[in-house]
Amino acid sequence: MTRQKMDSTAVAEKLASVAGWEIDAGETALSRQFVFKDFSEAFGFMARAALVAEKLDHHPEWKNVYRTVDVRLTTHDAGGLTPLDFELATAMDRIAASTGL
Ligand code: H2B
Repeated sequence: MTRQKMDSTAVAEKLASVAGWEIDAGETALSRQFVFKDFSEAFGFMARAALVAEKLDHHPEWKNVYRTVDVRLTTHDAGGLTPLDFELATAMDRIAASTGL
C-alpha cells in the first residue's frame, strides 16, 4: 500500500506539507539540501536519520560534504514517489530541527 506510486495530484498535495523539499520534473524524487553548523552536526543528523530509515525499511540516497547533506528520496521498488518518501522527509525535517537547524 505505502509502496504504491503516487499520482501527480497526490504528490502536489503532499509536497505542500514538506516545506523546503523539491521534486524533479518527472516527479520521481524528492530532494532537499541540509546545511548544518559543522560536520559533527551533519553526521549526527545522518546517524539519527539512518535509524529511522532502517525502521521504515526505506533508505535515502544522500551525499555529505563537510557540513552539507544532500538528500534524494525515491522509492526504487515503485519507480517513483510513494507515501514512504514523504514520511522519511518529514522525519528528517524533525531530526534536523532538533539538531538546531
Ligand atoms: N528504499 C528505497 N528508497 N526504495 C525502495 O524501494 C526500498 C528501500 N526498498 N529500501 C526496500 C529497501 C526493499 O528492497 C526491501 C526488500 O524491503
